[in-house]
Parts: sequence; C-alpha cells; structure tokens
Amino acid sequence: MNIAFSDRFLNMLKTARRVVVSTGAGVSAESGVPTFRGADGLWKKFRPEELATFEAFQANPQIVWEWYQYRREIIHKIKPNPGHYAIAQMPKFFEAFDLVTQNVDGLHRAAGSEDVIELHGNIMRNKCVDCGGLNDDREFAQFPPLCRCGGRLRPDVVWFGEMLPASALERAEKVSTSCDIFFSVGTSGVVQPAASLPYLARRGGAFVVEINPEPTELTYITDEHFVGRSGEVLPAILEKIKSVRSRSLTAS
Ligand code: BV8
Ligand code: ZN
Repeated sequence: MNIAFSDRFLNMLKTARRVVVSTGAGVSAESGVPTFRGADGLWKKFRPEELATFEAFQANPQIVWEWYQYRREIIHKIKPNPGHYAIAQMPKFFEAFDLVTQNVDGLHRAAGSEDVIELHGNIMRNKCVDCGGLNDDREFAQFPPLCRCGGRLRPDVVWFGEMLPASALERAEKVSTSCDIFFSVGTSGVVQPAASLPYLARRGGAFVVEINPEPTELTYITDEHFVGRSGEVLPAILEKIKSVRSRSLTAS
C-alpha cells in the first residue's frame, strides 16, 4: 500500500521520544474478530445494554455466557494480523512506548507486545463474582459456570456501567498526557473513558494520528488521519520509523 506521508508526520516520527498507541476493535478486524459497530458488528445481532452489563448477567447469565462463549470460539481460531505485529516492533525505536487497548481479545500479547494496558479486561479470563478468584478455564462442569468456591463465574471484562481497572486507566491517562505522538487505531471513539485519551494527549501537546478506514468522532481533532486498514497502514509506518530513525535505541 503506498501511503503519502506528510513532512510534518515524518519529522514527528524522527524526533518523537514518547509514543502511545491506543487501539480499538478495528485493529483486530483483519484477524477476523467482528467489530462492535461496523457493518458486521457484534452489536448488530445483539444490543450492548442487553449483554455487556452486570444487570444483564444477573437477569440472564445463560444468554450473556452464550454470547461470550461465541466470541471466545472466534478468538481461539484467529491470529494477530500485520498491524499487531508492527505495533509489537515499535517499542525498540523510542525512548518511551506505551500500548493501550480497549480490546479484550489478547491479540496484542499474542503478537509479542509485552506490556499491554488492557482497559477493558480480557475475554479469555474468568472472574468469580463472589471471591474475585481468576481462572482461564475453558471447559466448565456446568453452565453458566461456577467457581470452586460455589460463586458465579463471569468473563473478566469491564461491562457498561462498571469502573475500569484503576491502575490501567491511571497509567493510560498518564502516558497519554505526556506523549509526543498519540496513535488512535481502529476505534469509533464513542466509549468513555477510553475515548477521552486522545483529547488528553492533544491537550498535552501531542501530535494525534488516527488510523481508520472511516472518519470518527475524533477525526476533526487529529493532526493526521490515515484512511486505511491498520493491517496495511501500521506496517508502512513501521518501515518509515526504521528509515527516519537513524538507529533503534537497543540493538535489534
Ligand atoms: C464507566 C468490554 C463509569 C466488554 C466494553 C461519559 C463518561 C463516562 C462514562 C460514560 C459517559 N457516557 C456514557 C458512559 C457510559 C459508558 C459509555 O461510554 N457508553 C457509550 C456507549 C456512550 N461507559 C462505561 O460504562 C464505562 N464505564 O464509564 O463507568 C462509572 C462511574 C462511576 C461508577 C461506576 C461506573 C465502561 C465501558 C467499557 C464497556 N466495555 N467492552 C466486552 O467486550 O464484551 S466496550 C466495547 O466497545 C469495546 O471494549 C470497545 O472498547 C468499545 C468501543 O468499540 P471500538 O473498539 O471503538 O469498536 P467499534 O466497533 O465501535 O469501532 C471499530 C472501529 O474500527 C470503527 O471506527 C471502524 O471504522 C474501524 N475499523 C474497522 N476495520 C478496521 C478499522 N480500523 C482500522 N483497520 C481496520 N481494518
Ligand atoms: Zn469464587
């Protein structure tokens, strides 16, 4: 894919010391994970308030668990795509690099990103509503599944109306406020408080870049919007990083 890079952007790539990449469902779309609001969106068949809330889980654990098992089946079969792998290569080129994700599919870690700030949890982990115990069991003796303590298990994800993990959110806000370049990749930018991160970055003086085939709520405040798929744009940006940054900070 040949992409036109502005001089401003290339100069930012060359001089930036601290970089943040913040991803949404779009970064996993080319791996085959349906997005939430896109044409094939998960929310099309289901409605968020019916499923991704504790109330829905209380009222109908069977339906909520069936939805998560359906999504887990998809995720077990898929692999990271070139966009995930390009992001995993980036840390070695910058003094500080932070990856924040709204995704719960674990694909960034599978692609080799070591330190991932997961704002909304991880769909492959189960959490006990009663004792808080975590496990990554896939087979359950009964359904909806129970914890060894007898409590009810739920997917370890953040539902609507629930607080995000405080340490993850704090870290995400801190790094967004003090970075030189903030990449917003594959998110419609509607879910709070994750959607506020690029605004924090901008207020902190960052150069805000969006990678998305569609315009979003964020587009009008970005310094650069690459209209394209992250699986193609991110590898092209990684190649530019390699060519404009004289050496990676650590021997590769
Ligand atoms: C909370 C986990 C508060 C579960 C998810 C104002 C302030 C604060 C809160 C609110 C507020 N207004 C409303 C709220 C409440 C709510 C909210 O934001 N609602 C929205 C709908 C308005 N927020 C919350 O409830 C949050 N909690 O604020 O608590 C609180 C305060 C006090 C006391 C108690 C609580 C919790 C939100 C977390 C919800 N959990 N997921 C699960 O996955 O099952 S949200 C879910 O949707 C995802 O995790 C993701 O984060 C989110 C957004 O989706 P996106 O990732 O953006 O995906 P989407 O499909 O929308 O877009 C995909 C994009 O990719 C598209 O733009 C498409 O064009 C693009 N794309 C497609 N293909 C590609 C591509 N891009 C690049 N390449 C491609 N190939
Ligand atoms: Zn328990």
